[in-house]
Amino acid sequence: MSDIKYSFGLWTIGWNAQDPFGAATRPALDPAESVRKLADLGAWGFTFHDNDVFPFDADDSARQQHIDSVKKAAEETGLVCEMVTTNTFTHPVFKDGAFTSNNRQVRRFGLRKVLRNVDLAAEMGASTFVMWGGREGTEYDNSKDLASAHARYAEGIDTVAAYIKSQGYDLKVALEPKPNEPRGDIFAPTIGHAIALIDTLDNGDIVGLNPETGHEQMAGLNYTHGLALALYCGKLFHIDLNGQHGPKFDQDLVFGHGDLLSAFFTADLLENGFPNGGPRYEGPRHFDYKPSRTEYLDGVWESAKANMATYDLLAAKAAAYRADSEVQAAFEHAGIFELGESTLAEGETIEQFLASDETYDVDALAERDYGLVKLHQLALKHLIG
Ligand code: GLT
Ligand code: MN
Ligand code: MN
Ligand code: MN
Repeated sequence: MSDIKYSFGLWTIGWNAQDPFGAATRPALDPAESVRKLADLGAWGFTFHDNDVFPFDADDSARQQHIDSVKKAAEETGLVCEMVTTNTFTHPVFKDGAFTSNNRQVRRFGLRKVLRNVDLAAEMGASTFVMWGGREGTEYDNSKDLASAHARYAEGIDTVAAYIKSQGYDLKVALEPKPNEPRGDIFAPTIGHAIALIDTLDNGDIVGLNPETGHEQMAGLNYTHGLALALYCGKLFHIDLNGQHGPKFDQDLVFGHGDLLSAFFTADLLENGFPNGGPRYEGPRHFDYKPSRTEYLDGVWESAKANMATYDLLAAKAAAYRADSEVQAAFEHAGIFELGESTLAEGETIEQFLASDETYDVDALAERDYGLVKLHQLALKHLIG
């Protein structure tokens, strides 16, 4: 296997395959054992929700025992706890949201739960704190004052970020967008919406994104484009890689097991960056997938391996694609490097630009052949050839 830093959520392999239509098809896994197993498989890191490790109603001593058992496994194996997140979606108290519930007591309870888990994230040495607001949303447009809901969401996120700063923790918050499921409509449904909300925060400098492949694709959006925007805005703090076949329920397939071409270009961006340089994603390649319900325990670990193996394959193919001189010539022909040049010349004022007698042969310009199909075929050749 490559030396790429792979990481897994404990809730991924730990999912016992209970879904809205059927009972669990697998036993629950002991989180500490999962840490050991992931280390055996060659993963670099792991992540978890508070309640992946200890029950919602655990008392302080039980809570600490569960945490210590995971910590011990991490210390023994060297697996890095790189991210921690909070479950504000399972318990019925959160049925109308945690930060955006109409009920203020619920919001105060939710905020307390999240802040306590920020302390845990710091204790575990995590560098990212993910917030997926799965219950922050509505089924009916008249069920909330939608402006107040966004204000309360922003308030909650800002309070978490302010707390991190006040404690001096070396932690960044990463919001995870999702368009729907479990709510009919979830707030901050896409990467773009989340960036706009972050822009309103007082402490937005330490708040960014944890975009998930399938979540953007559920909305019919292009994941790689979303990553590019987040990178451009300096907001790509973490990633959830998985697979999805277009707009339907959240499939959480193995990375590459959904839209393979899209996965190729995701790996290409993550591993090789933009053709003209610019910001790069330096964090772990984190998988948030679900081993299919048809699988038993062997299948759980096979699917974990499949994520890393697929990513390795795509990374190798993307490297060969970029190194191919024919591809570089096609980039040149397509104008990909030319797009890196600013449209106005350096120092050129709008007045100078408007006053210039530059003429454009629009018919000739319209006849330009960009060679994009040929370029894409070259990508396909590298992917499946
Ligand atoms: C939940 C969700 C995932 C999020 C997790 C983080 S929880 O499983 O479906 O996409 O990443 O809270
Ligand atoms: Mn998902
Ligand atoms: Mn999910
Ligand atoms: Mn996710």
